[in-house]
Amino acid sequence: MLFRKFGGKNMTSNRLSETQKLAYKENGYLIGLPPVFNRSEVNKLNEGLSELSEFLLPGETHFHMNGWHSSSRWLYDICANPQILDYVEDLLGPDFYMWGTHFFSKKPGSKETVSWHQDAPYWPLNPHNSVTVWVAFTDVDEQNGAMQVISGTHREGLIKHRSSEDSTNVLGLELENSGKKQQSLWYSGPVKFRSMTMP
Ligand SMILES: O=C(O)CCC(=O)C(=O)O
Repeated sequence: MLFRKFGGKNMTSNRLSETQKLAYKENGYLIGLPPVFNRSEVNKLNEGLSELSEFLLPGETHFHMNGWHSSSRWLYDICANPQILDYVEDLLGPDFYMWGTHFFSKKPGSKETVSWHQDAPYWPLNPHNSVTVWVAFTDVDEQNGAMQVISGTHREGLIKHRSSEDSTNVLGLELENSGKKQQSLWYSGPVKFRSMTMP
């Protein structure tokens, strides 16, 4: 679906500053934005997720909720949140297409891991001019599954991936050489934006 935004008299929205846009360009990700959802909206997000989970088949997990925005109005509306769209517009320009959604749910004590990866090898897009919006449904920190990024790697283009033999990895691929790179950790703020070629 194509999003085209219409202004409204009473709509207030934060926009990205030039400094934030430059930081995104330089680092490949953006964090530290004001919350998009307040506490009671976050509670509603979790209620909605719980209702949507009832459509999972036996044996399936939240990870199988892939692309469900095309059949769930609730999920579609999260993606079409005006504040999120404004941030994406500030990074991509006014015409963009939202084509994918995916849930990564980290249950307490779970052994599941998400390997170092770029999104680009998974996505049928060319050119790789895309933004991932990562929305946390709970507070996140180092202990409960915050995301990590390797700053600046989006400027290296597509990095070589190999099949992952790690049975705890929920993804099929992993970066061939992530170990040597400097890692940085995300653990603040519920919504983050990331370039498609950023691990
Ligand atoms: O939330 C996560 O741990 C993984 C998310 C992810 O892999 C992604 O946004 O590409």
